[in-house]
Amino acid sequence: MSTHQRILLAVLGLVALMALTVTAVWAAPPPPPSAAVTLAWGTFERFTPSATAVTYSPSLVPEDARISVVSVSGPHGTLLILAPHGLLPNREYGAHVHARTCGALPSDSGAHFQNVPDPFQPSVDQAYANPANEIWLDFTTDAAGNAIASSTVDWTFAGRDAHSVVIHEHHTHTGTGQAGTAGSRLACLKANFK
Ligand SMILES: [Cu+2]
Repeated sequence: MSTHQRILLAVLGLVALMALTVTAVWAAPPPPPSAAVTLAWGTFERFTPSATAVTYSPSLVPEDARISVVSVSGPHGTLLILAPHGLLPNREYGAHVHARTCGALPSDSGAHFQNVPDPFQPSVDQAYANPANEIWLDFTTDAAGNAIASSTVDWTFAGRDAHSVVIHEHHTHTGTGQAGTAGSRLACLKANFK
């Protein structure tokens, strides 16, 4: 079985597990909480309006590398899994959910999605720019350029704007005045999180 197949199996297994959990909670009376699943995937390419996965830096996120993301929200929060495939080997990347969708420019994806919005933007305050208030999906690729990253938070998107996953130049900083930053935006995957 290839690494990609194993990652897909792992993702499907986790989705099934979450679905069972959600179903179990649904069976309990009342009130029925809402649940939502988002799936998005794409093969990186240069920007076109119809591109699902855009690379702005093909030397670091090659064209024809692939990426998948799944998000499952239930009454207790949200689980996300990100599975990039075919990036540079043995390399650290940062990744976050951003508010806006991918565009021609790396900046088009806007700010990080924040459960509790920082009144001061761009947000570099650790009180807001942290992995409990944002979705951080940093990863380190293996020798084949593959990785799997996950994030769990105790809240849901609940119809708010969260429309992309952005791949960054390096892992995410946590220090004062630079929290949440991770260097250049290398690539972007469109995903309308529910
Ligand atoms: Cu980001």
